[in-house]
Amino acid sequence: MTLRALLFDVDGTLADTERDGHRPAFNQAFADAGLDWHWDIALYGRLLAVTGGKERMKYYVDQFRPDYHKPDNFDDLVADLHKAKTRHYSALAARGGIPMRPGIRRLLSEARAAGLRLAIATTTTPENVTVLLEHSLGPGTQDWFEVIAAGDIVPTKKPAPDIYRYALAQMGLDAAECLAFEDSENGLRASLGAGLKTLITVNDYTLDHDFSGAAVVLSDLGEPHVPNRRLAGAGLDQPLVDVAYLKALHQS
Ligand code: XBP
Ligand code: MG
Repeated sequence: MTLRALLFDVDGTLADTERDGHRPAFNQAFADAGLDWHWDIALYGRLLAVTGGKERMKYYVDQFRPDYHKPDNFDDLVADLHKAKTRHYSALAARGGIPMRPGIRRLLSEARAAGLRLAIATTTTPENVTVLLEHSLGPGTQDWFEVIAAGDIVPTKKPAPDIYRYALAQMGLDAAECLAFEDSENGLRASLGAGLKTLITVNDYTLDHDFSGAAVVLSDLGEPHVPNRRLAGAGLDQPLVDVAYLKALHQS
């Protein structure tokens, strides 16, 4: 089977968005609303067990704030907090404050030149993706992606496979013709559930996740003078991920 397309997660995979992007944006939204909620770096790592910002806030209240009395309009409050959080996150991303991870720009450019089709499959809000791409990858780069499947476009978020199935259906491709790129266990469960061979690049929050089933687990994609490290999986030892590497991984 020929490799035709690459499907990318965003948060943690294209960029390290969580610790210094989404987390402070949530905290600013909580402070704006006069709530005494504050998510430090360690707590946020535990909250990442749940994907989706609105879902994460509800999980926090249920699991960590037994003292908090939910108002009748709690769902509306969460929706409003999430809108404020998205504004704060977008403002940060629009300042170029969230750089792409090593090798991302290089690999995306090489893949385009080689005729591979590109898509995004993420649980985050669509606006977060477009602002991040525009300001960290470059103007017009959202057009590099044939499909940007994001947020509430499917009712059930990762680890459910729905967002990947949606992207594949939009592209008219079979999972066997594609590779997925993920950074987390929830993301991997989603991509594997959709039948996609998956390459993992870890980050500080996901180092200890269970990546069984991944084709390969790497520190990052690598750059010519900054080699990556292979942590588990396929024995394709090469200091950086390029299109030839991906084709070999897809065949393996
Ligand atoms: C990403 C997420 C998102 C972001 C917040 O997971 O879990 O929830 O943290 O995004 P993945 P929103 O990388 O597996 O797609 O606040 O916009 O929901
Ligand atoms: Mg992710």
